[in-house]
Amino acid sequence: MNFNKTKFMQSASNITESPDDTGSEVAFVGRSNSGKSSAINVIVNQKNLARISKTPGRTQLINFFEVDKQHRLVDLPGYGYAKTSKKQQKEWGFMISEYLRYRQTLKGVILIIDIRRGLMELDHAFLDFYLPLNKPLHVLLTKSDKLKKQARKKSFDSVQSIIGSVASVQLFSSLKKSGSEEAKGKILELLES
Ligand SMILES: Nc1nc2c(ncn2[C@@H]2O[C@H](COP(=O)(O)OP(=O)(O)O)[C@@H](O)[C@H]2O)c(=O)[nH]1
Ligand SMILES: [Mg+2]
Repeated sequence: MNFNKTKFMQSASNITESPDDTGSEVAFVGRSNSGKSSAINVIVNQKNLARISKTPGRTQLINFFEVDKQHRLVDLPGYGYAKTSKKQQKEWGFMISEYLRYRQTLKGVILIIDIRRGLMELDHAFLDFYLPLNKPLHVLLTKSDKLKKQARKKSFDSVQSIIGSVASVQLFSSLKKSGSEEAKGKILELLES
């Protein structure tokens, strides 16, 4: 599988608008501004596939990217953007929970966490919903270039101690493009599972 060939397929505002539920998918989720789009761009080795918006919270649709006919990457809308209304938050919750719950082709989730923040309340809310579905979880602690070695290790150990028993965790930096091979290996493993 060649991630470099990944192409944008379509957006969807609900599960019925999504592509046929065949083949396999890995979805990316995380707080708005955590670095989700940047991480996807590094993984597919393309500058602008998952548009990096300077205005956080703009991506309110599920975006489907095709690696090849049978394999897709899915960019879920970010959560926790301060200016999101209660109504929008509810819609977000509904859209995402429907997708996570009913999408047959979903093989696992990549959770993006800003290493400087660690697991926050809404990340825990996501985990409370996702973990009972018993699907694999892989965590990218991104923006790892923003911390010095010791602080980086401290944050990694802390996240690892909280969810290490139910998820795999790794360091990632979109700026330095570090952690990309490890992430791709994990995504490949999930897509082929
Ligand atoms: N230093 C650094 N900045 C990053 C990294 N990843 C993302 N950013 C910056 O963080 C901001 C939000 O990134 P974006 O990918 O749009 O986040 P999203 O809202 O989760 O999709 C942008 O200004 C990015 O340039 C990283 O690994 N290192
Ligand atoms: Mg984004």
